[in-house]
Amino acid sequence: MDLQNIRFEKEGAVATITIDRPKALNALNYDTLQELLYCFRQLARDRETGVVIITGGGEKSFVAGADISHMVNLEGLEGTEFARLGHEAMAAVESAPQPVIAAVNGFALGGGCELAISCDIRVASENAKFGQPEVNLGVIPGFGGTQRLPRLVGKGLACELLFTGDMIDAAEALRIGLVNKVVPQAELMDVCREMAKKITSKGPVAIRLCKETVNNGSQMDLGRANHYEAIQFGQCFASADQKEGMQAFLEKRKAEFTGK
Ligand code: DAK
Repeated sequence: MDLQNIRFEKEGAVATITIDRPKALNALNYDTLQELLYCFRQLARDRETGVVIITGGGEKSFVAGADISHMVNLEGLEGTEFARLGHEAMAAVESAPQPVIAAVNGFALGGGCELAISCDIRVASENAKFGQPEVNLGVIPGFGGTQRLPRLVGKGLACELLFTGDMIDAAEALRIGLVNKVVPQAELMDVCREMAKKITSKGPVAIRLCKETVNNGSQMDLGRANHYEAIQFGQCFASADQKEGMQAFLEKRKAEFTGK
């Protein structure tokens, strides 16, 4: 696929996806969502990439939402189709075999906030702003915001954001647990790359199983989830990474993982 709205770059085991429509503050139109989905379909089969970073093009915005100029004239079923595509793209991010870090470099509104919360980890720059302003437009969030946001920050805080449409700054997002950390804008990508590098230095099999276990387990009750964790833990012992990791510890050397 010829990518027009997204930059997809790889450096070693780290892939960076930049939503790159800065003139529209990186708003997600139909084509951009298709391209995002395409990238994550490639990544689902990509064993070389250990971590993905998603960020926004330009200085001002991560993603300012679904593209209002695209949505304004949608009729009933087209709206459903658009929401389905958005859901599919967010689910592809969430279920990617690699950990995904959102480098939130500005506005993360509506579909942009939903994209950030589909990622595993969020690092925000000091100028970042978050919100679900859909009610200002007469709609509700359409890419999973009513579901993922309460699970992340709790129902009360999520409802306040969803019902008021208010924007919050990065410091408030940190306080309510919407982001993992806040850093100066100039340091954002370096901090995310350092975090990505640290993750890629660990056992790749363990990282993949860990993400899968957190995501699938969060849909289960605690008893089933712990049972599932035990099965996933057992899977690690079928890997060369487990043998190498434990052997290296006993031999007091650094593990050399192969991801097998
Ligand atoms: N869509 C399209 N264009 C956008 C945009 C967006 N979400 N956000 C900004 N832009 C465009 C502006 O129109 C402007 O374009 P030009 O006029 O230059 O051509 C350019 O980006 C720069 O924006 P501003 O001039 O407004 O910049 P400011 O710094 O003054 O303000 C702002 C920045 C982020 C506060 C403001 O642009 C703003 O409020 N933007 C809208 C934010 C927003 O409401 N986001 C949520 C979008 S709704 C569903 C499916 C999906 C969804 C819901 C339902 N179903 C089908 C059920 C999802 C909905 C959303 O995400």
